[in-house]
Amino acid sequence: MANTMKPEIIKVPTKPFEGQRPGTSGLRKKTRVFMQPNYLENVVQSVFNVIRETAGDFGQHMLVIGGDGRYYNREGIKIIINMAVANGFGRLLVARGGLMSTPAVSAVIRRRSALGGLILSASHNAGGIDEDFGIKYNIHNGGPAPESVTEAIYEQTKKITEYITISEANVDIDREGSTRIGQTQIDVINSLTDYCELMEELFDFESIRRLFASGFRMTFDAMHAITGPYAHHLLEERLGAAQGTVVKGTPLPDFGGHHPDPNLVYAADLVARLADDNGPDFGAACDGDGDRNLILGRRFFVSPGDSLALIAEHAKDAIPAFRDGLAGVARSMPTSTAADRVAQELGIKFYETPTGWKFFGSLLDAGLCTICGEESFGTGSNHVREKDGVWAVLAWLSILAHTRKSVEQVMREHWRRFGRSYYQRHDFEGIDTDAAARMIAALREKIPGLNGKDFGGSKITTADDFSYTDPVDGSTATKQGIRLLLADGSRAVFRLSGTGTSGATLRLYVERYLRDEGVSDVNQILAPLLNDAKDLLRLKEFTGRDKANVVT
Ligand code: VG1
Ligand code: CO
Repeated sequence: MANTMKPEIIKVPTKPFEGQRPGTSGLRKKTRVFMQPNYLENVVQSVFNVIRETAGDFGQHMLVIGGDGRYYNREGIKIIINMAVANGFGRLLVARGGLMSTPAVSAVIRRRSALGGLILSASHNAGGIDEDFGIKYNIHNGGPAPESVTEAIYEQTKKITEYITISEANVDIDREGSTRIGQTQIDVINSLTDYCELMEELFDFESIRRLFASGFRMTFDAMHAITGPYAHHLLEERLGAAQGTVVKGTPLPDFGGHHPDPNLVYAADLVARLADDNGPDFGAACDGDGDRNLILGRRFFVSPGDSLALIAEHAKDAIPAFRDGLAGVARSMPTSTAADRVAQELGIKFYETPTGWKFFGSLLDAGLCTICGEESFGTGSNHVREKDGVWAVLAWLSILAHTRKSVEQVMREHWRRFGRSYYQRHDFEGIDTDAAARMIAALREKIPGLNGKDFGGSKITTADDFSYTDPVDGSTATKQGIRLLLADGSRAVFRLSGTGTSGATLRLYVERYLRDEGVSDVNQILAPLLNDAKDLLRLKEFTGRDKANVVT
């Protein structure tokens, strides 16, 4: 429906809300906080004010709009459409139904050369009116805005006095097609097309099809979140996996009442299926917005750090997109060092960045690395600028198709070749915010005296608060987690989460490297490190806690 009449721009006076600083990945708050009048609007206008400074006239530009379908998604999408029209964008690409995975938004921004995109998601956090909501801005390269941009947005939110919008744009977001309102063309686009085409360019679908045709069985748990439609289409319709391969494949606003967080605790159902004698050969799950992945074999859990290392090891042989080899591998600091050893063996570059995918963007753009990963079930490559859950599943399927070995076999062969990083992350959720801050401050004070001290059966050789200087743009990020490096190669890392919405979450990461072909018991190997880490932190004293809520 064409409506080229200039829409009436409505100026709405507003006042700043406190605490709109984006965290590790965008701004996340309780849904009810976001539902307050002007709350989301203030953020969106602040984003527009910041990007207009460099982009100039929005009339030349395209904005991608999508979300993970959680409670308040549709309302949020409509608010953004109205404001984007008022702010004069030339074109909006709106995901049909407002539903698009984070990596798919990244793919659309890149393929269509958009100025950027707004993603409504709180990712792996629970959804619903009493749970979490979030928003994040991705830039022209398809990746999360770097800290220079998120900080500028935060500064805007502190001084905003007005936003502009139009009265409800008459757009049916459930139907693909084009509408024009004033100077803005609004295209409601298929949420799968660009992303699925990209996957077909990267992977050898025929090889994966042959794997499924040979009787190979998998279960993909979409956790009632965004990847359901992508997995149904790619796995069952395109790659020939049996109907029923995808479970919990319908996105729900509350994710069925569960945390859409693919780990051993929140994906316990899937873990149980893989433990069954008659279970599938391969299991995978993705999170709320589709950027995380969990990989399971029969009675076998692949730790995310190992998954990154294994994909790096096999990429050149098993995945057509990497036929010419990898430029480099990058991982976040708390992620296990398994990938470092593969990079060394392959003679390629290796990078260690702070937590959060935004730090990989400049390395990928500069062609310094090809594959990236985080311990938090995040794996991805230079095909987009986000971690990508479905991509990781296709990468694993490619490796299994190429080697015709089981998940456990390929992982054990990897450990025989490279040794194994025994690794765990312990999360202590819902800690009192002040107590957590005091605990970390107390630990920080101890750093200078820790060198040479006994710890976890070895000695501390380095204790520091991780800081990182981006080798491409020279920007620096400080206080990115306290780390202890030990003489035997073990590590302990302490940091507070930047994605939670109530109280504080302490993340304690422990790692020990052994050349034992991976046969030891992970709990036993890590116990001395874990105990000393808790003691050093005075965890019990500050928080009253000793046991983690989630161990991954
Ligand atoms: C967590 C993870 C981090 C990840 C981030 C976003 O951050 O540790 O590795 O990048 O979530 O993931 P934090 O600050 O809570 O430790 V997602 O899938 O929620 O966008
Ligand atoms: Co996510």
